[in-house]
Amino acid sequence: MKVAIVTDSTAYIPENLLEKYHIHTVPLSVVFGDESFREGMDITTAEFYAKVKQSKDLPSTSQPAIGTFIELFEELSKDYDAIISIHLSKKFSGTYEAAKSAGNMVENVKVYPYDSELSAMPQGLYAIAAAEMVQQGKTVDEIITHLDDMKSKTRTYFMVDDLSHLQRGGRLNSAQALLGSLLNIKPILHIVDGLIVPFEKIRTRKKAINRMMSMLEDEAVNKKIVRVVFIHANNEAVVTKLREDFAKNHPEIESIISYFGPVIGTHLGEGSIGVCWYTE
Ligand code: MYR
Repeated sequence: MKVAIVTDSTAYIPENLLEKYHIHTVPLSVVFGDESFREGMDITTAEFYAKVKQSKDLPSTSQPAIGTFIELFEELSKDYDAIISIHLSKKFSGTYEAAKSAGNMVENVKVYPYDSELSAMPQGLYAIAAAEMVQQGKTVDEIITHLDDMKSKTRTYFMVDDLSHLQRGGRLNSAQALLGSLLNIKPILHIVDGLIVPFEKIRTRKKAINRMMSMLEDEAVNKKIVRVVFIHANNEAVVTKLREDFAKNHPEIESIISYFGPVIGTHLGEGSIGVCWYTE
C-alpha cells in the first residue's frame, strides 16, 4: 500500500526536509484588510513581518478551503492508496475539519486526518516521523499508533514578546493575557490538550529562554532525545546561537532550526522563540 503524508503550511518544515521526505502541504492564509495571502505561496515570511510593520491593518488568519484539500487529495489518489493528513490543533483552527470533510468526499484514496494537537515545527516533527515510517514500509495503523505515542513524548515550550497578539487572536485565555501585559512578564507557554496554557511565569525574556534551555538540557542528560527544534519569529540569530550552544554538549542529537511563519506569527508576534523536542 502506498501512503502519502500531507500536512499544512503551519508546520513550517524547512524546504530541504519537505523534499527529502516527500511531504505535501496545504497553505493557510493571512489576511490584511481585504487582501488574502497564502503563506509560502503569495507571501514569504520576511515579507510578512515587514508588512506587519508597515500596515495599518493588523493581520488575521484563515484556514484552507475544503476545495484546496480535495484538489490535492485527488491528485495524490493517482499515485497513492492512502493519505495521512496531519494538522494543527483543531482547537486552534478549522483546518483539521476541512481535511476531514475533503477526505470523505474523494474517491480512490483513503484519507486519515490526524490532529497533532500542536502547531508549528512540533507538528512538522510528526509529519517527518510519519514520512520516515512510510519509507520503512510501515502500515497506516503502525504510523498512527506511533504518532499517538509521540504525543506523550513531545515537549513544546515557547515565549512571546507581547501577549496582546495571542489575546487579540483569542487563542489564549484573556484574563491570563491581561495579567501578563500588566505585570510585563514573559511567561513560558506550552500546549495542553490542544490549547495554549501558561507553563511558568517568568519576568524577563533572557530568563525565559534560559529556563527553556535548562529543561531541554535536563531531558538531554536523562533521556534519549530523537530531535530538537529551535523556532524563531524573524530573529534567527537568537536560535542559531541556542542551537550552537546545545550542539556543543550534544553533537549526536539532530537539531533543526524552524520559524514561525505568517499564520502563527500573526498569533504570536515577532520575536517569539520556541523550543521543542521528543524522546524515544
Ligand atoms: C486559522 O485561522 O485557522 C489559523 C489559526 C492559528 C492559531 C495559532 C495559535 C498559536 C499556536 C502556537 C503554537 C506554537 C507551537 C510552538
